[in-house]
Amino acid sequence: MKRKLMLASLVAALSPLSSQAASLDISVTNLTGGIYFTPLLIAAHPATTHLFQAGKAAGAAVQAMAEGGDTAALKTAAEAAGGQTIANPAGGLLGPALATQTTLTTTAGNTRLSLAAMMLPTNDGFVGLDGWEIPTAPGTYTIDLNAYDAGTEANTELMNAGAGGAPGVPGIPGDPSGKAGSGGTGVVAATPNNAEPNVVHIHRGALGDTNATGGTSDLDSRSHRWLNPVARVTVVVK
Ligand SMILES: [Ca+2]
Ligand SMILES: [Ca+2]
Repeated sequence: MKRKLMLASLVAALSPLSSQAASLDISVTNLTGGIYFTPLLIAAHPATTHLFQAGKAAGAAVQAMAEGGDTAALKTAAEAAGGQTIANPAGGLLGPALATQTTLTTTAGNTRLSLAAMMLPTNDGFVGLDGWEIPTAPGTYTIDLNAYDAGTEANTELMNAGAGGAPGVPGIPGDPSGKAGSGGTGVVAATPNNAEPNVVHIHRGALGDTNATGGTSDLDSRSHRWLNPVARVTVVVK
């Protein structure tokens, strides 16, 4: 009997079920030089669900996150699907070259990790991780994240402080760096939003200009441009 039990536990140790719980230390680093992340939403969830998907149209929850930094609807949806969430681990904005840490003990079945947060200043740009499979083997894992465009708002690169954060209202709601200008004519027309695919896609980046009171963009190409990847996630599976 004892031998049977030992064999059973040995088999369990050698072939961990992918649905098992996991204890995770999660760190997120903003790799950009001049972009801020709004409060992050991190979710562990079943393989069948997503916060967002590249190539798919953004729903209202993704739009609210990408245009205004509001993750409430995404959080509600993830939890309704059985997921676990951590909202705002940094306690506010995550500035350039800064990192934040959190921990998460997943329950069985929540085998995927996702993350989303708006990038400021952008029209509808966000940093995202979609459904990364949480490894069952203990270790330290690193994932570099791209910036996505929700495809819901034209990338005018025009500031509309405060008001621009409402879904469907054109304009960038804020620039925490304080380096944005004004008086731009718009890199693209606000409507119709036909200069980009109206699905989630890799963001083209900020173009900006060097004219603080005119030009096409309110963004400053000397500080607001970025290249992918824009963030690094380190996950320690214990
Ligand atoms: Ca866009
Ligand atoms: Ca300008």
